[in-house]
Amino acid sequence: MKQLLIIVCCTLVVTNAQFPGFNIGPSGFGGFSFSSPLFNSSFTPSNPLDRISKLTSTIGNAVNNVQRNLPRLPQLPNPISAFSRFARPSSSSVNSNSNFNSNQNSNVNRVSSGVDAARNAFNEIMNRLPGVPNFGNPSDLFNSFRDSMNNITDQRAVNPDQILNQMNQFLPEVARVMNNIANYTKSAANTDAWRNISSAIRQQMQDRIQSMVRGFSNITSAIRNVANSLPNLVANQALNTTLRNQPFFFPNRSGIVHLFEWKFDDIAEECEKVLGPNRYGGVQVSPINEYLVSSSRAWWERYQPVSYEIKSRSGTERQFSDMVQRCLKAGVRVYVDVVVNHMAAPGSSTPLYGTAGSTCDPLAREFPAVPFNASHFHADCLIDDYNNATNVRDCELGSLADLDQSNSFVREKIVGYLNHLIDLGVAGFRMDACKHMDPEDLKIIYDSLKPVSPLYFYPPFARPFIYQEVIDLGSEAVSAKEYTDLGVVMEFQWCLVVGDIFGGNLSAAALEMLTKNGSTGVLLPSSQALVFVDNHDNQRGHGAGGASILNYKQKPQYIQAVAFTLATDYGIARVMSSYDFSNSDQGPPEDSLQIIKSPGFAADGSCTNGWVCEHRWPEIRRMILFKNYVDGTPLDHIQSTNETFAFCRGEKGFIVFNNSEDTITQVYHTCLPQGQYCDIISGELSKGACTGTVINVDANGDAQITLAKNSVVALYIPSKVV
Ligand code: AAO
Repeated sequence: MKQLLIIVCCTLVVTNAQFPGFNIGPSGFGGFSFSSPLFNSSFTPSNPLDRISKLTSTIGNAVNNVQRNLPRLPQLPNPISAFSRFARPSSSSVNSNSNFNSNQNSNVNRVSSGVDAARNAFNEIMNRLPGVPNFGNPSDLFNSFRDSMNNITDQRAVNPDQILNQMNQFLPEVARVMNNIANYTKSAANTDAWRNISSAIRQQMQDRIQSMVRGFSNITSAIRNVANSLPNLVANQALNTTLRNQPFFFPNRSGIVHLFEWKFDDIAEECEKVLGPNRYGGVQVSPINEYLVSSSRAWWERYQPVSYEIKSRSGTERQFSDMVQRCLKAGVRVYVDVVVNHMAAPGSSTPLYGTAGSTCDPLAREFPAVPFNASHFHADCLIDDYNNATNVRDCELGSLADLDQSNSFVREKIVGYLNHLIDLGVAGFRMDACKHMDPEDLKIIYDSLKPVSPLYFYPPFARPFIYQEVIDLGSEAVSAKEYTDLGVVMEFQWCLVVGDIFGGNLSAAALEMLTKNGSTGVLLPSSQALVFVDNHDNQRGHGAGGASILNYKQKPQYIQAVAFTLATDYGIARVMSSYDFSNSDQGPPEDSLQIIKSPGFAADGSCTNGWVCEHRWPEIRRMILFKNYVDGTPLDHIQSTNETFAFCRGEKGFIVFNNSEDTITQVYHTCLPQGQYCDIISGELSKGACTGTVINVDANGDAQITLAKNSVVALYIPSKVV
């Protein structure tokens, strides 16, 4: 955390002065003036960032003032040695290095030595200037800043307001010192003042001023370099997040894994050991707020909220917060499944208890731990007509007490909960049961949310990522399109089509519909769609989709479907990670005290203790790497028959599927340079050798490939053997 705080502090200082898309200087509020629409939101004069922006602007102006007013002196080629360590963070290594974690650690060291070096640089300047006026002691300044940052970190306080307050205290001091120095150099640079001093002293002063220039230039370039080394923050300045469709993956990462029912401590470890190193983009956690303790401990108890306290079978708020930080350090974003359409349903007894020990009486609509009472719910009626939007939105889904989101108190509670999660560093939300909420109410709720905080490496003022559950198979009163202006929507048709094709019930050629070009007019717009082969509902017959849906139990077909979902260019992909189940209500693996069991791991990396861990399957892990590698390339050279479907991703990758029960041998155009490639589905390149099938690509980019029944072959440049 320490490094995050300090890096971001530096970023805020420098962004104002240095980055493209930012201008120093007067704007409506006297602080930032940005060329990106990103920054227009939530910017009120009372915002602490506003105050900071004014100060950073002052500092930026002061630095420019110093530079402008100095006599024209040649810049020294070698920066002050201590400071140069700080001034040379390897920005490229953050993007390309597979070990984000070690980069973060080296960022900590760099920033920490950078603060020391900045202090030394200031001291050096101060000591060398002749007749130094009383600038204030920058050494104290840096020490106190670092101490306060340490305190924040030690107390595990991750409240951005607190951090911003610290910066508010620090930056005026920096501004004051900088301005004093600027004024001093201005007078020192005045030629009249130089007339009466001896050439020896003049030379001495020149040397000292030169040293100061060098110090400033090092400070500004160091800050700029640290900021440049931040993934995402700079690169995504131009994103239009008003559509709330940016998952904020770190560079060269993608795919959201739903670690269904996992405990927070286990998720944190999985981020560090598997999701981070395998370059997954993010993790979705099951609902984390207090919910009904059901007698059978069915998984679906999580969808019956009792309060918004963070305490669940997965752990406490402290554990959750710790998990978010650890995943972040591993380069993995966190998204929370949020249930705000309703509260718990009446049970056979009263009161009912929640996972944090709160009581509730759903029949009387009493949820005192929030507190909600009958005035906060819709009138009593059951959803029984999906062709009637009012019935779908204002009545109860399976007798779950239906909250009225047009009520301002209800919205306030929901917004409070979501903003709290934003404070903890989450990147966004899976919004449950959106079909059952009015888009206009959701808009008010979403518009009231805080921006995600730059303290967690988000672009300044960016909006949280929102993906909404609206099951739309095309035949009901409520349509998914009503929600695409608000955020991303889960495209449930994907599950059916991909399931039917790889289940062998539809021609392989139909896969074209699941590419960006082929989807036009059929599926939701690609930029507003989230896709997946199965989710926690339809993999067990809940929700919609029935027998069409594939899950981990049909392994060869399932691998094909997931590989396709990760190889195509449509939508944002999510990977399901399940526990083994034999009946559709069965909860996660638990011990005799009903505590969720942690997954165990076999020598080959697969999960034990009842966990399936599809995300660890080698085929799926490697397809994430494929997806990241081909990102941004066109999907072209589609070659399809009733049984097979192949395409290129630019000249970087090629994939082919056989959804039939026959072995098929055929020549395909792979678009790849000539050579031997390791198929990353059957094996991988290890120490220069392929552990799976080797495919020969000829000088024309063609290859003869034999596909076993229900199989997929994937090649890409990094799997080139020779
Ligand atoms: C549990 C018990 C219930 C009990 C209830 C209250 O299972 O027996 O009545 O408690 O005591 C989950 C479980 C539920 C569970 C609930 C609360 O799945 O079984 O109820 O927790 O503990 C609808 C919603 C959709 C929802 C889905 C399950 O629209 O939002 O049902 N999914 C989310 C979550 C889910 C959760 C909840 C919501 C509730 O992902 O885990 O429920 O928080 C049609 C509609 C769909 C509708 C389905 C099912 O689908 O289109 O919108 O989903 O019906 O009712 C064809 C059609 C297709 C149709 C389908 C089924 O395929 O093409 O459109 O048939 O008719």
